[in-house]
Amino acid sequence: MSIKAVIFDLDGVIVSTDDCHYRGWKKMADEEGIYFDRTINERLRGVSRMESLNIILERSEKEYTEEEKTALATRKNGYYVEFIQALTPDDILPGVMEALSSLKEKGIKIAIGSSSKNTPIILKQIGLSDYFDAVSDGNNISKSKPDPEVFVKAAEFLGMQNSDCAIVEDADAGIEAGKAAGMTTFAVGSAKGSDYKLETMKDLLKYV
Ligand code: B16
Ligand code: MG
Repeated sequence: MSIKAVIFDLDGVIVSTDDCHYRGWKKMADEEGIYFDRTINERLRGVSRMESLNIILERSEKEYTEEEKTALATRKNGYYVEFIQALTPDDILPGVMEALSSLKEKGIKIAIGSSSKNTPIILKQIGLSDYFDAVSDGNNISKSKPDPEVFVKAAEFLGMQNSDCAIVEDADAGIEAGKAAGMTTFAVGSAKGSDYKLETMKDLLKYV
């Protein structure tokens, strides 16, 4: 394998923000009287904010206008942003810093490829704002995963060919996006369909 760059998903790969997303959506859903649980939350992994809302609204009896939907998503994001203020470098997932610094030592470029518009806040909270060679996130894309745009942009920012890049993902939608971009795909957690599965982040070093 000749991988020259690794693009990391953020939520669920570098840091676990799942619970903050869950609590934000849950608070909004409870206020609206919409049923929402952790099983439904699993379907929101890697999916954009508005698409996540549409999944939650499958359980709503009320029809919301586009304007009302935007207000609901904004309200949830307010709660979420409040919750992620509590993140610190201690919330970086196990093995991540070791893997990232080894890749740097080997001269492999590292980037973020996240659907989240809150990527800059999260990276700041965990002390990694200036650590990556490139950051591609929800703020520079028009199509969310499983569309490959976020990863293609990351490769572009790095000045790399897609085929030189690998991605690390925790979501099925992210693996699909990486494949569509023509990149090598590594899965953590329960993400399906990848080229390789990583038991721990350090396993990445066996391949790259
Ligand atoms: P935001 P990732 C994704 O991040 C999350 O997994 C997903 O649950 C969330 O809806 C999406 O970001 C958008 O996040 O509301 O902060 O813009 O896994 O692609 O890093
Ligand atoms: Mg993720």
